[in-house]
Amino acid sequence: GAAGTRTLGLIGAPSDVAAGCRGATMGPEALRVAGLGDVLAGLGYSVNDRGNLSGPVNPGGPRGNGYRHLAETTEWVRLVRDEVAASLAAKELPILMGGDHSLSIGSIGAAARHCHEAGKPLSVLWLDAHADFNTAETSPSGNIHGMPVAVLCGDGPEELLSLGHARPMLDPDHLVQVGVRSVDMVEKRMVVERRLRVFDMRTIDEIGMRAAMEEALEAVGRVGGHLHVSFDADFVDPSAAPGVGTPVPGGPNYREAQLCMEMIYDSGLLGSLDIVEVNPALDWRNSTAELAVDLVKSLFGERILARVL
Ligand code: 5AB
Ligand code: MN
Ligand code: MN
Ligand code: MN
Repeated sequence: GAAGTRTLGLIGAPSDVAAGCRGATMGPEALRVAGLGDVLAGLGYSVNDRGNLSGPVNPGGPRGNGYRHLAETTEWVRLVRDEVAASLAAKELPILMGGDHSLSIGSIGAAARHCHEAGKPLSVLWLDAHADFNTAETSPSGNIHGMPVAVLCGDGPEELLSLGHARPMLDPDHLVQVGVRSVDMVEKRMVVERRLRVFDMRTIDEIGMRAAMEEALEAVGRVGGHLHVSFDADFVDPSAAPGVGTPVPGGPNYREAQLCMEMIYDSGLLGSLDIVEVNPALDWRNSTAELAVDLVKSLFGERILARVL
């Protein structure tokens, strides 16, 4: 489990170069202001805030060759990969504070190499309104934050694929997506063809969050080893998480999202985490960062009542 005196490494990656709109650059500071470090320390963890990475600014360029800002995104992903690798090497549980979701190519890339070297399998739980499975050919936008799952599964530009230790960086069978409710037309075909395991919102409506998460955690538990959770703030319904660039109605409500985090904690599998796509420029009084901190609190063991023995 993640309890005890485990050290958590906070890594800020203030980049929005792969997003469709500006503002996720302010995500790491919003999470700090909402008390992320203090809350984790209050749960008994030792917290090592590694500060913010410094990478290229957003040039506000157009889509070119299928991608917007591929060179800048590549540089940010490389920086994240190396800092997450350093955090893992120091035996910390790394928490990446984004920034946009392309940065997960770096955090998961680092976790993948780490697991490969330790001889243990890696699984990924992707909590998101979107499948993030686009390529240059299928993307309606060219925004690389809609492409990280495809890159991790081996489909994407050479610049990003070559940052990994292997191809693919992640076995698509070791990925489970939860909360999906917006998939682009051609992306949809790819998700079905590649047989990604998706608990979409219809499934969650039909069987409930509890059963969906039981099945999802059973699947990643079968893989065993290290679980990486990639939390895109737009996973949660926009009524509870308004500060995101690509809100989609019909998401999990506050309690459903909390249950999801509580169940992940109970699994004892968590090995690394992303908190991405918080956009304070679109938020209301930092409510989305505060929500994210509430959720992280549950993910690291907070309970409504202490367990009665
Ligand atoms: B996020 C869209 N599918 O590719 C695209 O927030 C949105 O990391 C991607 O999940 C959203 O541009 C990316 C329309
Ligand atoms: Mn995403
Ligand atoms: Mn999303
Ligand atoms: Mn988004």
